[in-house]
Amino acid sequence: MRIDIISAVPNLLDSFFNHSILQRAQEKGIVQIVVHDLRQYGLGKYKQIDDYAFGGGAGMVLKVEPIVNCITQLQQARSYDELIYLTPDGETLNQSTANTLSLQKNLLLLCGHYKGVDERIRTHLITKEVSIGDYVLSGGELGAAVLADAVIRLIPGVLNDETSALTDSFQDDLLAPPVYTRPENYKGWTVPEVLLSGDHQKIAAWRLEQAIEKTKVRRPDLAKKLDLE
Ligand code: 6GU
Repeated sequence: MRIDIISAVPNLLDSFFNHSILQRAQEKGIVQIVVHDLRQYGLGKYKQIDDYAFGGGAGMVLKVEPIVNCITQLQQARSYDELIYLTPDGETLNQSTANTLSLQKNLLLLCGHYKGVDERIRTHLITKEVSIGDYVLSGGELGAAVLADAVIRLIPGVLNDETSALTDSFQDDLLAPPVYTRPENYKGWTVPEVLLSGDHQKIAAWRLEQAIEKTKVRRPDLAKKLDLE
């Protein structure tokens, strides 16, 4: 998979993608992440990328031309399965969207900034609009990072233990059960007996029961969807 990200503050993204699991996924050649500085496509001597909003009001708007020029150049090299705009008024990201996107080949992510982008970009170029939750961030970069992380970890070969993405919270619409590691007893804080029993069937049953219980208590909306009583 290849993910191109267009941003007015590309430095924000560098450190995120150059560590840990995402760095390894790139080194293994499973995913290629390329961040593009919108400023390089800016207009005139000052490389202008934003301007005042028609009709007045506070806040700058990202201009059409730099974004079109950047996207057009990228599209000359490959075609994109989705052109995603990160914005608080997009469709809220969930595991199902991440699963779907993880099957794609080329994704292009556009990060908004200031008051957002000129609406004509959204009307004519963007194929999908994604939000990461009901709160407002200063720009789409964190949204792009969150989306890319959620998607990349689902691609086969990215996680060492392939089953670990399958047992994540939300992958089956249940929250994940609790996990424990050594020591068995830390100053009187003990580990549930069943996990030490070696009885894999009993352990699986316990984990499912814990996952169901946690989902009912913390996420009644998910519990209802699954018809948990
Ligand atoms: Cl993707 N961008 C911005 N600016 N704010 C957000 C968001 C994205 N998702 C939630 N709030």
